[in-house]
Amino acid sequence: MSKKIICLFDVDGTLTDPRQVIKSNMEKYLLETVKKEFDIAIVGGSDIEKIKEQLGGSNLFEKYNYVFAENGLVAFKHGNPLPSQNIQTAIGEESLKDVINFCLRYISELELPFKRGTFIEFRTGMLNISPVGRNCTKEERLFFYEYDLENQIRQKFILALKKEFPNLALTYSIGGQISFDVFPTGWNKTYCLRHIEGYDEIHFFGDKTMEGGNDYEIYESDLTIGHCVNGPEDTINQLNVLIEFTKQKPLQKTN
Ligand code: M1P
Repeated sequence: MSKKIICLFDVDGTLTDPRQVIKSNMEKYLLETVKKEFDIAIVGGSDIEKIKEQLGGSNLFEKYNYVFAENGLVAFKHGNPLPSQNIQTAIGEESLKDVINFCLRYISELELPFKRGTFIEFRTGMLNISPVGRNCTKEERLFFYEYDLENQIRQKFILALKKEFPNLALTYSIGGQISFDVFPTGWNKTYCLRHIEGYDEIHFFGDKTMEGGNDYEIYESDLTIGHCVNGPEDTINQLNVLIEFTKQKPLQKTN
């Protein structure tokens, strides 16, 4: 009997360009080719509204068997919400306030070529911190990304947070271009795996699989078979290989 497989995809850099809408060839390929062979699911670091913008609005839930936003802290199976937890209960209001105040002070003293708005996005299971501000345009986003590569703005910010709060069990994770996520340790993308049941294999596809990236833990997890991709086209190539491989008949033993 053939194995029951589910393919679980990161969003930015795996199914789409960072924070962009999925291209029609990718969506067609997923829905018409991959879905014939395997179940499909997504796990993003972003909140559910951003994932809907990128992957197809309200009928998102018809396309994917599972949809996991915020690493799975916000989770849906066939469109039905699954149990969730929030960051304020996990770390406590006082500690959370201290972290937010520290970030606001740090950002206010940070010298950057420009700043925009929405520096802290408060989500269900995480804070998303953007030194430049989430309201920047696509061009400004790309500029900041290059500037950050040269100047390590986010890395230095994370080091300052770790130094200030050595006793808080928080993880700092860079998943995109202009921000980083802060969440209780353990609430990385492996969180979503507790919701997936009934498969022989879970194949995870992600681009930020190096240590410190937000796909690292789930890519390395014993519960998944990890595929490291370098963009949407590579995701398609690696899926083609997986489809071919699963179609091959098991080798016959010869005497
Ligand atoms: O999905 C990866 C990341 O996407 C966004 O990052 P950025 O805006 O910095 O490119 C955010 O939604 C972030 O939370 C998420 O991890």
